Amino acid sequence: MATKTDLEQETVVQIKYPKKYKVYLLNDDYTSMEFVVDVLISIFHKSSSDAQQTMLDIHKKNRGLCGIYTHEIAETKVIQVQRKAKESGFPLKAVMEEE
Ligand code: TYC
Repeated sequence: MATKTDLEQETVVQIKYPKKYKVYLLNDDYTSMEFVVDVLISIFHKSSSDAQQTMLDIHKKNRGLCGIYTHEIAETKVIQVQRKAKESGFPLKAVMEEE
């Protein structure tokens, strides 16, 4: 690149991508499988077969990835799960983790 004179200015463009957050559902012994499938469909917009598979994964491995979002959306998903679970009397929990 050519050498800059004193009068020339250099513009540095720095693009900062927003951090992404993984949202997981945690397994427990009390929440019904049907309820978890319903949460995965209604809150995480999964297809019925995908929701079924994810629920079984969580049941076997203790937690499962439901989606990756910006901070605000991930936080909203966690709150929506908390609210829906409370309304239905289940202890289901979602957690978020920086990617
Ligand atoms: N382990 C629960 C049961 O046997 C089902 C379950 C799956 C609960 C996934 C929570 O995130 C969960 N009824």
